[in-house]
Amino acid sequence: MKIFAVVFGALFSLACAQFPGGRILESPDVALCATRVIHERTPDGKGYMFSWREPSLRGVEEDWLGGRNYCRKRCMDLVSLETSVENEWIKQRIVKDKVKYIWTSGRLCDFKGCERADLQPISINGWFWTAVLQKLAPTTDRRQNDWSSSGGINKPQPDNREAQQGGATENCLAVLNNFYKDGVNWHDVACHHRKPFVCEENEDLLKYIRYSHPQVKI
Ligand SMILES: [Ca+2]
Ligand SMILES: [Ca+2]
Repeated sequence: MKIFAVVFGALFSLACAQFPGGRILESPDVALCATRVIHERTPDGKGYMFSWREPSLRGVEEDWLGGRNYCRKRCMDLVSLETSVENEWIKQRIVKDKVKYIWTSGRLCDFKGCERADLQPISINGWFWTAVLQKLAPTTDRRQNDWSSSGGINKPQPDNREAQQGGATENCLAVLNNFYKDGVNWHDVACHHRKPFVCEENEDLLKYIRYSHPQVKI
C-alpha cells in the first residue's frame, strides 16, 4: 500500500485566510452528527457518505467549502485519500455509480500562513489534506500520488490551467472520472466549481462532540 500523506502540522489558526467573502469553516452540530448518514464503511470501520446516493441531496452539488461544511456539520469532512487502498476504494465507487467527479479535502496551501520552508515551492510541496492536516507527497513524485498525466491542455496535473487561461486559481483537489479521457485520477480544480462530494467520518470532530455532549450517543 502506498501512503499519499505525511504529517503536516497544525494550521487551525489560519482557517480564515482560506475563505474569501466572509464564509467560514463551520463547526459540527450535535443533532446532525447523531443522525449522520453512512452509506458504506471500510473494513477499519470508517464511515463514508456519497452525496449522490443521499435522497435529500438529489441534484445538489456544492463548491469545495460548501462540501466541507455539509460534511463537518455532521462530524465528517470531505474525503482525504491518504493511502492507495482508500484511493482505489473511492475510485471504484465513482466508476460504479457513473459519477463524473467529486471533491476531496485536498487543498493547495497558498494563503497567509503558508510561508513555511517545507511547503516551498508551493506548486510542488504545498498540497495537503485539509480534513486531517496531512501533507501530500511532492507533486513531482508520481509514485506517491495519483495526479493525472493529462488534462484540459494536455499537461500533467496539477497544471493550474484555469488561472493560466485568465480564470481562478486551481487550488482544490478533485477526482475526475475520465473527464479528459485520462482515466480516473486527481486534478487541481478551481474551488468555486460545484461538484458531488464524499464525506468521511472525522475522528477529531467526533471526539469533540463526544466530549462536549457525553449524554448523546454519537
Ligand atoms: Ca481518508
Ligand atoms: Ca488542473
